[in-house]
Amino acid sequence: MSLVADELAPPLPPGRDSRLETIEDKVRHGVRLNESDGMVLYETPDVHRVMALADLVRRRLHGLAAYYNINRHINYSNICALSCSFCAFHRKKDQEGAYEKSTEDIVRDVQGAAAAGATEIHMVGGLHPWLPFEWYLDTLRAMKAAAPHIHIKAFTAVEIVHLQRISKRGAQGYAGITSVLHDLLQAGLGSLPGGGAEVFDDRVHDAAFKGKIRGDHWLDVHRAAHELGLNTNATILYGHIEQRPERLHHMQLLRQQQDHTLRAWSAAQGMQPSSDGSVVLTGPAECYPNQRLPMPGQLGLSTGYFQTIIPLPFYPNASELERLPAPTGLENLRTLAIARLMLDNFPHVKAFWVMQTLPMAELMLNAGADDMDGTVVWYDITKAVGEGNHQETTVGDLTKAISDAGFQPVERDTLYRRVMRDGAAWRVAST
Ligand code: V47
Repeated sequence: MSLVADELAPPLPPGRDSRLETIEDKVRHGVRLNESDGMVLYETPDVHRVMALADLVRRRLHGLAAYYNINRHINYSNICALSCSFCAFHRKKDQEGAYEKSTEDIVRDVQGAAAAGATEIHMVGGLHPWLPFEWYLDTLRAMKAAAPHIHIKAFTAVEIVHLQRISKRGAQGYAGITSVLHDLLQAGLGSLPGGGAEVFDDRVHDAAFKGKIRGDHWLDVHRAAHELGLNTNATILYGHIEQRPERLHHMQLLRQQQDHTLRAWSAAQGMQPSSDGSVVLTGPAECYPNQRLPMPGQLGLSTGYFQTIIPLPFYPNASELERLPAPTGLENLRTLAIARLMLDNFPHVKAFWVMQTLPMAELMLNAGADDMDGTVVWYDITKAVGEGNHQETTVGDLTKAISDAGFQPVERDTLYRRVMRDGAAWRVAST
């Protein structure tokens, strides 16, 4: 497998931990890392070298580009049938702080976002006990009518399963999921966000989010979305009661599913098939037409795919697991770098600035991340200590952070196409 120009992959200084030599060799030659390699990356004291290796991969894929978008997060309701112990967002109906936005409220938010030039709405909420399925369809249609060009990325896999249960469509299981996704797509859904994945492990599931769907179910929802041509994202929520091997196993399951999704496409591109069926993305020259994977339906890619992995550090404050310490900055850097190295078939790694903080997200651009999410504006799910839900940053702050980190800011849409902008007016570049 050929690699791109060496200036994007400079030699790393010799490290103290000799186990990293073998791993570096694999990384340079586009050979997949296994879970034991992942444990070495977690255990080595040489975290700087782990970050440098992730940086090598990130530069090989994206050169100096670092992405951001102009978006608006909408959390339509925090009323939730579940009470996951890691979550401080959920409320019961009569509990203080419970809220529910109406379709009209949401449309107003969308209009405000469109006027500010947003290209994306990211909308998720709790598993609302009484809103009917029609409400979700009507709301999507109303959002689309208010701002036809805005991409709606909405509903985590857990919400999709909830919608399948309340839709009373008859179809169960995978067919039911596909049918609900199909209806949402018709109503204006553009992609699925990566939330609700937590950690794909039954022990962790039963201890921290028992009422939620298990990992296999989450993966099924994303597979169904991909088969309908929707792109999706994935997350890992780490730093609570899970162990590092469980994080690595989570990454391995995501990677395995992405292999299945990309296999036919990579064969159509003439990429050398690996004996184990893995598809490793090594650079724009080989498999990134126009520096990104093509859109579903183009260039031999018949399905949607996972675009981005977003490592989410656990926020203990105000949750039932408040006694636990939050992961340290170094653990956050290391986990993001390891996600870049293990998820070799995911095009993008996002340092979500709201949860990582902007200064850390800037640092992460040099440790595997190529994306920071966007202007956000309102975000309810986690809050930095002492802050409310107004968590906004400006394009100026995002582009400054990117430039200060030594990269070139690129405004993208939800599907990672470059955006050409004139004030609030925008269009997708035609490359
Ligand atoms: O699904 C909830 C997590 C997620 C806590 O797809 C918590 O582009 C940490 O998924 N500490 C929502 N995490 C956020 C999310 C996301 C964010 C940005 C971009 C994208 C994308 C997705 O936050 C939830 C849950 O996994 N979460 N509570 C907590 N206490």
